[in-house]
Amino acid sequence: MTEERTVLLERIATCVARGKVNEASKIPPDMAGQPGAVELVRQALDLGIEPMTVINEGLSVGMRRVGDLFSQQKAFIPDMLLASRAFTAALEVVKERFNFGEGDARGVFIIGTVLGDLHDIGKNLVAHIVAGAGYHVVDLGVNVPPERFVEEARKYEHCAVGLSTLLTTTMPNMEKTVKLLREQCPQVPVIVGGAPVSDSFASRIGANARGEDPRDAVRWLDETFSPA
Ligand code: B1M
Repeated sequence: MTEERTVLLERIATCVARGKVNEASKIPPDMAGQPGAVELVRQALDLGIEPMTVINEGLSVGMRRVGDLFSQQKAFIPDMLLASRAFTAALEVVKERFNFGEGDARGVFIIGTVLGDLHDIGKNLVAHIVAGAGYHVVDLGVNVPPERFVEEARKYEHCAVGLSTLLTTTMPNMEKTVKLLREQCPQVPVIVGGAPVSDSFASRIGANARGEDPRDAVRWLDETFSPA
């Protein structure tokens, strides 16, 4: 089982890294006719592998791999796009089983990727997992201007805001967003996250917390919304 599990997770990572969505995908040509990320994720879940393990040790590993190849100029933007297509399609399979759900009882969580940044896979994962934990999630999407977060936060008496960014170049926009939220809605707690965001950056820009991953965001929301 352990070896089968390792092999399967590695195959899932390879499918994502190479943009192999499903068996019918013709890309990449050397994998034609083979199962893709969708079928392999289904197999992994049937084998009893935990959904979060499939995400962290399969899908996300593939994504990191294509990112590393991009850094080395051995992969290009179309490769990253194909990989994100495979990741997103396979995540749908996980969602069917994991019951991410739609909460509305525990509090409102407004989330978005900051202005200038189009990366949404990590942000979507956080949104799904927070919703599955029972929060009402308002997803503002990508490339969200600071004013849009403020506009949405003003609609709710109690809410928290989550900001995501993957680019070092858009970290200043995260800072601007936190600053505007602090000025316009000082009572709204803010969590920031994404690969380039460190604890020290989060505290320097005045965010209440930094999330390493979606679980961190849930833990923080649980503390933030729990009655005193
Ligand atoms: Co882009 N890209 N990309 N990209 N891309 C990165 C981020 C990069 C690291 C690749 C590299 O150089 N190795 C690099 C950034 C370098 C930097 O700034 N330091 C990069 C670049 C440079 C770019 C462009 C500028 C390329 C160009 O045009 N020359 C361009 C920017 C476009 C723009 O946004 N304006 C660009 C474009 C793209 C695509 C559109 C092709 C595609 C995105 C598709 C999409 O998102 N729909 C893409 C992709 C896929 C990537 C990589 C390969 C994968 C990102 C990803 O989805 N990871 C990425 C390389 C890498 O990550 N190694 C890369 C999987 C995801 C699950 O992880 O998003 O980190 P992640 O989210 C994690 C945590 O960070 C955390 O939880 C998630 C789950 O664990 N988290 C939070 C995230 N948000 C959180 C919020 C929280 C809490 C936790 O609370 C609120």
